[in-house]
Amino acid sequence: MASYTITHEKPRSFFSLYDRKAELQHQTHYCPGCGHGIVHKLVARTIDELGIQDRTILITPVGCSVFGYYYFDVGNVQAAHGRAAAVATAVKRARPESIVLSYQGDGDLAAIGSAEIVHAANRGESISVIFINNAIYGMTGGQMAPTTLMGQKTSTSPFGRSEWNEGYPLKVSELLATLEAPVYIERVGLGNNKQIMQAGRAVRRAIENQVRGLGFSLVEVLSPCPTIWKLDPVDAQRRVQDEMPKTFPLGVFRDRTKEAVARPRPPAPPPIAEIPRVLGLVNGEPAAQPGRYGSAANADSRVKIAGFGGQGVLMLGEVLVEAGLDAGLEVSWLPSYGPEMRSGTSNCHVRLAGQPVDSPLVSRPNVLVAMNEPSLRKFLASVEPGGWVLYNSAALPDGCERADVHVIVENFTQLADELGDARAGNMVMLGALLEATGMLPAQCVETALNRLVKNARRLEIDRQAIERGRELARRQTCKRM
Ligand SMILES: Cc1ncc(C[n+]2csc(CCOP(=O)(O)OP(=O)(O)O)c2C)c(N)n1
Ligand code: SF4
Repeated sequence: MASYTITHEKPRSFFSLYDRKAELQHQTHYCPGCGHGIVHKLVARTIDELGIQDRTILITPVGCSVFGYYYFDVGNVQAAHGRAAAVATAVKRARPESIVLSYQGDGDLAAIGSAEIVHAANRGESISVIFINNAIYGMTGGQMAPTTLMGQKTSTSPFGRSEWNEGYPLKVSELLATLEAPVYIERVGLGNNKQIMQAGRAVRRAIENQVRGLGFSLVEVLSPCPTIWKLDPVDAQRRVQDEMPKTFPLGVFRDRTKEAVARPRPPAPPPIAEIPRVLGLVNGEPAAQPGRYGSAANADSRVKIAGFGGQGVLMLGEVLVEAGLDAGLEVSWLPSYGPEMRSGTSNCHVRLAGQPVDSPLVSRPNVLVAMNEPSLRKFLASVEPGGWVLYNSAALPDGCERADVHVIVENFTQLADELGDARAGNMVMLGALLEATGMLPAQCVETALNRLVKNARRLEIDRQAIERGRELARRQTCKRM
């Protein structure tokens, strides 16, 4: 009679020690009877068997899934709630040789992350998704998930899920199987040992597909959450076995593993130095070098431009950053505007710096371009002492006094109107700003303007407007507030 030995050992792709509070190292974060632990084991065993520990990157989003990072001794990226499939896409594209596993709960994948998973599947990303469907939000204490069963009571469906109030349970596997691109989609359960064995095979196939270079694979695992279901572990497992499959039938919903061809590797990205050209940010003109003017290396212009939509707030910012790029500066441009189609507020944060820009947000500007009174009132206090304020009106409004900043007050819109187009008020302000601060070389501004303004007549007016602003700033002795 043949004799053999069965060895029960922890998969190598688990950490040997769960590095948490000393007195709790003998147990995991998961509740007794939770399905996450079982699926972790199935995934870890597959990683061992396929010999891919060194190139596996686990994406753990928010939910009880996140604890995966305590246990798997593989690469890990922790994603914001719902964003795992998008993060997995980026990781896989950046490192095509890696094996990327997106491990997500149903709140994460089917609610907040429903768009991400649909589009990742539709693009056929070469990732393996392990989707834990426990029909509830576990980590946050039992709110309804899209997968909550009909009639199931949760803290946000206290009368039981009804088709009229909460709609029907979302069948993710069936939904994704309507798409062309996915290679493999299967739903399995953890309701008994036989089901767990099948779950293990499905997990292995999903990961193996990626090792073979095939596209999108997903395994949906019906999983118990005894704590939140308020059932003991045995009854919770029975519910997975007997009740959940009535709504979520087990089985294979897509299998193109045999006919699928290996997905081509993404093309290598261009060298960083080439990116401005690829993006069309420079049209072959040689970029000016830092130091060609003033103190480019120490430049740190933090500009807040604010007004109404239609006043050219964002365009003014664009000219500044385009010219800044030509001047060899680090730049950022961050628009922020209201939801209105017309005449809402419109702000633009611009940074022009000699050093890499840490944040595109300008909360302490050293230049404020206020195109209307509400903007001046809102942002004046935030301007740094010694900074510049350009205000578009004949006079400062009451209550806007600051003795520690430079100010140019002028009806810029009217000056532009005299030139033939009131819309060029933003360019008159730009001219005044450039002349007053010396922030950018004139040549770079001219080049940027040529690039941005395609209409010849408009370009001519903008040029005149900038010159008008420069004259004004040269003549005006900058008053102090
Ligand atoms: C953007 C965002 N919204 C909400 C939350 C709160 N939150 C944390 S876990 C969670 C639910 C997770 O449920 P599920 O994905 O089903 O995972 P489970 O805990 O059941 O495994 C929510 C809503 C959050 N952390 N971030
Ligand atoms: S709350 Fe539910 S999903 Fe979270 S660890 Fe406990 S049993 Fe598992």
